[in-house]
Amino acid sequence: MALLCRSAALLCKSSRAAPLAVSAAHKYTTGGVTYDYIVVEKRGEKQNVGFIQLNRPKVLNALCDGLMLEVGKALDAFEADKDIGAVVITGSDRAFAAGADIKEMQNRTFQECYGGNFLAHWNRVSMSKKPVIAAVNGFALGGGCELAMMCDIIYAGEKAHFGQPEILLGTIPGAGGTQRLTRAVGKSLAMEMVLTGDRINAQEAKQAAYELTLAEGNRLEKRLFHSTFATEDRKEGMTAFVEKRKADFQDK
Ligand code: CO8
Repeated sequence: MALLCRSAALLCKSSRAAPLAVSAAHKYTTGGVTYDYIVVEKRGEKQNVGFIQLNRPKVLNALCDGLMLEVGKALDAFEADKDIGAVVITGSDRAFAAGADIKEMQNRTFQECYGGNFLAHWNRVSMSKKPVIAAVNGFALGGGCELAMMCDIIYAGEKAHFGQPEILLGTIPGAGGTQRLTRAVGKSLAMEMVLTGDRINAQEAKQAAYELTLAEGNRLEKRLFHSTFATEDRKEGMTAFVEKRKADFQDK
């Protein structure tokens, strides 16, 4: 597994260094399936990495329904292929994906979305039985950020920007943004991002990911609590309470 992930990571690097020259008008046929919105290939020395490149450059890889259906189809094929050990999903240098396709959503009604369970199939990526790596550069916004977070590992390039700007469109994240972002960067930063639409860069995302989880925080708190028993002020505070007098703290 580690080796597969390493070779997938190398692929991410090489695809950043030399992005594929892909044309929006071109159709890609792999394993008998033709794709309009993505490029699908087997890559790596051993051809054991499934490679999916989002390919709607004119609209910054906006995630239309057809594109997400194709990603699902490609994942189905890679899952069924015993030679494939891991899958990489990437975009271009300018955009991983600038979100769900706003033009496609603009005129949808409540009845259509609610009754038809709009975009329910987006979850497919998070259900993959093989590890999926997002190689992100440029914009990863809204559904693009959510798509990256559905992957098991995110490799972010220096130009990567993550954000959940749905609030600026009068809506909210709908593909796990409020839930996965909270786990990825912590509640405080996630709330700030979701409530303001502000973006963070790769460095800030990495930094936030290093922040403590609740369990780690609780463990650290307990050890700090124990450490107060090494101070004179802790002894004085408790003694003063027992003796019904005001504590005389000395900052020691
Ligand atoms: N949808 C459709 N088209 C888009 C999108 C998008 N999300 N983003 C960019 N485009 C198009 C633009 O309309 C433009 O097209 P055209 O040339 O025809 O006008 C082209 O891409 C280039 O974009 P810009 O000219 O705007 O490029 P800039 O470099 O000036 O700006 C930005 C880049 C900042 C990324 C800007 O395009 C932007 O703000 N885009 C929208 C980002 C956004 O709001 N994303 C969230 C969308 S909502 C969402 O993702 C909800 C997900 C819910 C999933 C639910 C599953 C159940």
